[in-house]
Amino acid sequence: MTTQKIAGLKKQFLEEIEKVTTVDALFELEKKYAGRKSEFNEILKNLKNLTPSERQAIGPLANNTKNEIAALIEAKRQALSGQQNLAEEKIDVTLPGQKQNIGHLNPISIVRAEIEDIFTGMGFEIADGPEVETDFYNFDALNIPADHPARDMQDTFFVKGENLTMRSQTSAVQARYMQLHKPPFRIIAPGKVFRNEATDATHEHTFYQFEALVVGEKVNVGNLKHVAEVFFSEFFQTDVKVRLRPSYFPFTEPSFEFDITCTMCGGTGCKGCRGGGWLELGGAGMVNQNVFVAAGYPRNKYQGFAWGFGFERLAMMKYKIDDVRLFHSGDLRFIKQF
Ligand code: FA5
Repeated sequence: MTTQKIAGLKKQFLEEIEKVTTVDALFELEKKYAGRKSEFNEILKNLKNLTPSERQAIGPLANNTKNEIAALIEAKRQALSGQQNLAEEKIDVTLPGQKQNIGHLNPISIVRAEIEDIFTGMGFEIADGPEVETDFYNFDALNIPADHPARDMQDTFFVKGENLTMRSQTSAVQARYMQLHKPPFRIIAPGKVFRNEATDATHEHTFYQFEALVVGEKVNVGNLKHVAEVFFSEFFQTDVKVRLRPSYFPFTEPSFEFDITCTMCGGTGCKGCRGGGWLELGGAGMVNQNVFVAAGYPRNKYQGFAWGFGFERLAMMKYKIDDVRLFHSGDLRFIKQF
């Protein structure tokens, strides 16, 4: 009688475990067939009430069946948890991707790359120098001796206690390069410069300049004007004319202020150039012989032209930006427009 009951329970168990598909359902099944209150447990508990011969016949069967059921449940549990892991690890390749915020070039960097492209295309080399510069390269080597009033032409940040400055102009790269190289050469030196000035829509305390320096035995003002016109026409993709006006820089003689025809109206006069047709861009001139001498060249052997422009002014004209402070504002809404 009990033998049949055990066989019946086992058969029933085998049918039910087939249908189990979740860990929860398996847990219920385990309770039903192997739990403390299960019918099977009742049979095991009642073994002690049987006669010794009955116990001998039923005992091993009951125990074996109990072990079999436990083993089958365990195997099923393993199988189910494997499936569950697979389900959790499944990758749905059709889900929309997560948008990554990628960086963006500042217009200053875009302009710098364009400038470098155009000039290397014309056979120029790119030179570099430190942003924290010695008084010697920022002033003395540029024909600005100590106590000379020209030291105040640009409001320089001085580094306390040392003969160091935050360079106020990329012209500081000139002597550095010339000490290491003999003419003829043509270089540009783009980089960051610093000035202790009150900021407004056209003035920053930290901005970018690029210096051009071309030295040889027969370099003249005509070369300066021509190279500048070729560069600006290429940069603005329109025909640009250059105008030189007399000016003063200690490191050039003669010195010029440098204007280009307004890129918005082509020189006829508009709001952008306040009706004048010209835009002021930077300083330029023929390298002062004292600068050559400070760099170790003999006096009057070479001639050269140099200029220094602000990147920001170029970028503002090219992209019609009306405030120089936007470049370093860190405002992503600004950056993302370019
Ligand atoms: C100079 O810095 C000279 N070193 C230029 C030079 C080089 C002359 C070689 C001769 C030979 P200046 O101080 O004028 O010159 O500055 C040159 C240009 O830098 C300006 O025309 C302007 O475009 C830019 N600039 C000057 N100050 C600022 C500022 N605070 N913010 C943004 N751009 C500026």
